[in-house]
Amino acid sequence: MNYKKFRTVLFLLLLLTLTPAASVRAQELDDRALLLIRYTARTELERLAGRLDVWEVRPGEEEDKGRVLAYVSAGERAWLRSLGFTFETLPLPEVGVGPDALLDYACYRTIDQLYADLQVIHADHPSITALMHIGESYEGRDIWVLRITNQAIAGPKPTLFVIANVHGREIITNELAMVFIDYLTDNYGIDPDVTWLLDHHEIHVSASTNPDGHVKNEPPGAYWRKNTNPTHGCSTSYGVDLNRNSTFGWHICGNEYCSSGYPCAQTYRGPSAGSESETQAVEAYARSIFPDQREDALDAAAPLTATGVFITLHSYSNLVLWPWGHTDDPAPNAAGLAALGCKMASYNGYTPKQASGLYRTDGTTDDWTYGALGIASYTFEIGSSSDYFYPPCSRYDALIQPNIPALLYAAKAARTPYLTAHGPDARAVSTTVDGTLRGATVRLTAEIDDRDNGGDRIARAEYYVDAPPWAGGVGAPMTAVDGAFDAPVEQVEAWAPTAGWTPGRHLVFVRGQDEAGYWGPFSATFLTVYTDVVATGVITGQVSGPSGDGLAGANVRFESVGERAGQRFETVTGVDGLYRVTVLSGTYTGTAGALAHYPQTITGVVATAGTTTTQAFSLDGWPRLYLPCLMRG
Ligand code: 0X9
Ligand code: ZN
Repeated sequence: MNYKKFRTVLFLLLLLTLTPAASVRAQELDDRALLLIRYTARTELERLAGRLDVWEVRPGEEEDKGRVLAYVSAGERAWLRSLGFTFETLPLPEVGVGPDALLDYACYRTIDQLYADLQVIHADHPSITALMHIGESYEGRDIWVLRITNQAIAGPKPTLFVIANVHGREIITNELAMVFIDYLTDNYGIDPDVTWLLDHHEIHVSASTNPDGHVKNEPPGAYWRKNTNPTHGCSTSYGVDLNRNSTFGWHICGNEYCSSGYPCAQTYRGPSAGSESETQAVEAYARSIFPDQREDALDAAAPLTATGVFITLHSYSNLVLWPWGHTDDPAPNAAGLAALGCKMASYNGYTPKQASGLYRTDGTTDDWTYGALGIASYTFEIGSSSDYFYPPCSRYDALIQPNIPALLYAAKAARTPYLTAHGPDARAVSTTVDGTLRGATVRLTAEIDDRDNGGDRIARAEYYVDAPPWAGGVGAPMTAVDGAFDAPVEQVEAWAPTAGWTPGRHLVFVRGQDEAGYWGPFSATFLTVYTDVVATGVITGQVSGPSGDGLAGANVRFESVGERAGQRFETVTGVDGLYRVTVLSGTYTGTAGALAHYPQTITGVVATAGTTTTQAFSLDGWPRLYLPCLMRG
């Protein structure tokens, strides 16, 4: 056990001796019980979700009929009976309070540990991270955002804002936020996509947005969802549901639906819009990092070129949800919202849908970021049915890892999410060699895939070196390996000349466009060019014509084969038909071509470090007087 784990266990043991067991805690919460409640109409589902602590909706075979899993107080059970709802009681999922199970939660950080880890991450990566203090919780705990971007490159930059733990008990979300932060900070300068993302984009992560609520679940067992503000008229299950307190469309559904006016209800919306300090902190910070790109009228669309992505991490149900939550009407930007939502769901494997399709809610954070600012906004619900709120550590990686590529995609699409998500992915961008001698021409390959972006045919692909288009770069075309752009998935290639590149490592960016005109996001690879390579050899010789005379201005090309394939070294003969080219040691296929001559290809030309290889070409005359196309590729 490392020190960190040891500390965690010690801390949890201490807590355990100081706090009552989970079952005792549960009783404090108004004698709660876990119920499976039948609903037989959509309005009944809406009623239940507006008032109760709904954990899960289990739709039945028939439309608008099914069951709701909810954690319900004695008073709420009376309310259910008075309305004629039928239900059965289920046992609460087992929560680790014994010594064995306790170990099983060692992967979960307390808020104190999480904040300490954020400080360490910031100290370890000062040039790409900043800790932003965005406000305080009801109990006065700090709320932090870690901003991750290469500070040496000035903004404004496209922005992804991820918040976790709006609901106290959804503790896997904090861990996802931390694993995402670790992934970004650990891979900067190592992974090409993370590197350009942090150079050219900003990623902001609030790993706990309801720290007081989190502390109530340390150790797991209390099922505390809301914040801990007891001043609104409830003494037992007090607090405000921070996912019902936002200032866009707060209480818009009226008294019975979407949120509750009862201060003890788990969906209590608070006495007024944005009444809670946690809500205020998130809204003020979001306003400071995103431009306002949408009029407030419900039917006003943000422009298709709107920038920014917002994701709030919740648990559970394996869902990717987008606005609106308060109405079944589609949001004005529904096409773009759905495109990005479905695309992210293709990475994490979740079910994508408009949020109201689960049940309607008002005052949620994502209805606010979309409604108030026009940002492409999402809720991820992490975990499947049997995971509940405290998944054991054996589920940690399985729950977290599929979300990393989904979040990375969100970061890539953040410049223009409503457009980019319609465009194809660029995958498997690579040069066959990581490094080459300056002057070589290098084969670049990628796969352009539109299957999760509308399934349109690919129309073109291009690559940029070091400077993407927004940094003034100019794209170079790539071609379809099979000769034609005519399918939703295309393998593409290009030969990138490195003459004139500065020595060192370069980023090569690739993107594709579908036939509808949508460009997808970039993916990148590293390519290093060297000028001081010792393992070089020289290939020299003469290119002669049918009469034996040297051919001036003939093109000579050596292309590497075998392990280090994908590099070309090219030169042109002088007046006497002689050429001389410096290449990396290795085996080559040589080709010479000249105007009005047939090209000649010679395989198995071996260049050895420090030596000179002689290779002659003798070309037959070409009767027709037009340029052979050989040297164009
Ligand atoms: O009810 C919520 O706040 C979210 N579910 S959770 O179990 N994490 O509490 C869902 C909010 C998503 N929005 C809508 N369903 N409208
Ligand atoms: Zn939640």
